[in-house]
Amino acid sequence: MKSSLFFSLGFLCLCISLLPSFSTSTILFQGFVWASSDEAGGWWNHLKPLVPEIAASGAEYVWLPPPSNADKNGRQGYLPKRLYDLDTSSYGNKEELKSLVATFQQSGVKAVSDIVINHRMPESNDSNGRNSVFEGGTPDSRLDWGVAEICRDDPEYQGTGNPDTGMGWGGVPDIDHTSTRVQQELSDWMNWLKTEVGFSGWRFDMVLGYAPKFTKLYIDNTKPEFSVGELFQKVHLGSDNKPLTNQDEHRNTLVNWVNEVGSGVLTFDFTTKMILGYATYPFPEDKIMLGYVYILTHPGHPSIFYHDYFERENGIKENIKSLSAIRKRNGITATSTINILAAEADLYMANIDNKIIVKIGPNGNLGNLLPSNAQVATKGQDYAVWELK
Ligand SMILES: [Ca+2]
Ligand SMILES: [Ca+2]
Repeated sequence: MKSSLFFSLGFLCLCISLLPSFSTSTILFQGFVWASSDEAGGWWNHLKPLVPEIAASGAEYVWLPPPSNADKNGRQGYLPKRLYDLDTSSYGNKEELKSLVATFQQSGVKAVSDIVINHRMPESNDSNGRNSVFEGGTPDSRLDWGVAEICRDDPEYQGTGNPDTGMGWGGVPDIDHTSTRVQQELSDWMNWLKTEVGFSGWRFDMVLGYAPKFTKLYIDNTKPEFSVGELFQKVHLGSDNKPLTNQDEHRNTLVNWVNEVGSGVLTFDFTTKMILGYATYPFPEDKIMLGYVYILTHPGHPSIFYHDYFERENGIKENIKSLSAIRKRNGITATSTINILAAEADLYMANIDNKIIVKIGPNGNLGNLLPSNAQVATKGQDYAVWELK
């Protein structure tokens, strides 16, 4: 996806899940930023010495950017071309990627690959002058597609496949996921990413681009340990152009998608992210830590963003580590119970699982909200977390 959207999902995401198999305290680490494709020496090489610090964040999974050869106008990998070619990515070559993934595994962190399959960039024109000849990146014909694999309602490319089952992406052919060849060859490629590179899971890009049953099909065919879909939709606004107080419809879209896909899939909780961040979008720099206090103490699957962890000052990294440790020590999961004790403009306070109490906001007058058995576990500017002993 393009950069503005990409950054919007960088920080302060929780993930929504509905299945108990994921009700552990899974933490995802987004291991790149939009500019990572410009890193001198390659991003895979850059990340490798940072693996121990990423593991120390408490993350079980690290999300890496699309690893394949991509169009030169999309260095970040979101306009993929030769999917099997991992040697000509902006992030580095195949051996460097394999070495990085193995290093993560040795540190107890599993790698999640970004899967961009709504659309794909052709290699050249066919004999009729249509920009529709795809090259898979191997000497054989795997993923060497043509107009038959392009949706017919993408007239720019004169596709002859079935109509798109989801949204289209401009300037690049939308792939026809009803095609059994597309289904089989993409599944084979993803299984190759597992066996050849060592990936354990998927982050599906732009899942509104095709019907939920196809995400289900790719998950069922490849059996990832972890999968999350990027279901981006704008926050719902009222007539005053401000976000509606009730965002249930926005959230229900996410929940319905998770229900339709099933198979243990998660989705980024854009509803919560936007409610947290909309009033002063982008998320206020000086409140980033408070955002992490919220997501790392609450039900869900918190996501830690590389930029926040490594590129900010004021000890955010150490504070994140403390919060992750508290989360794990107290067994906070995706299905933990939350009891909101205060929700005022200057004070938010909640009890999670009767194990911890979190307070966010400048108001230090807690009255009788704090029980006598609460012991401070960590605190910082405008926040504190207590454990109930
Ligand atoms: Ca080929
Ligand atoms: Ca599409």
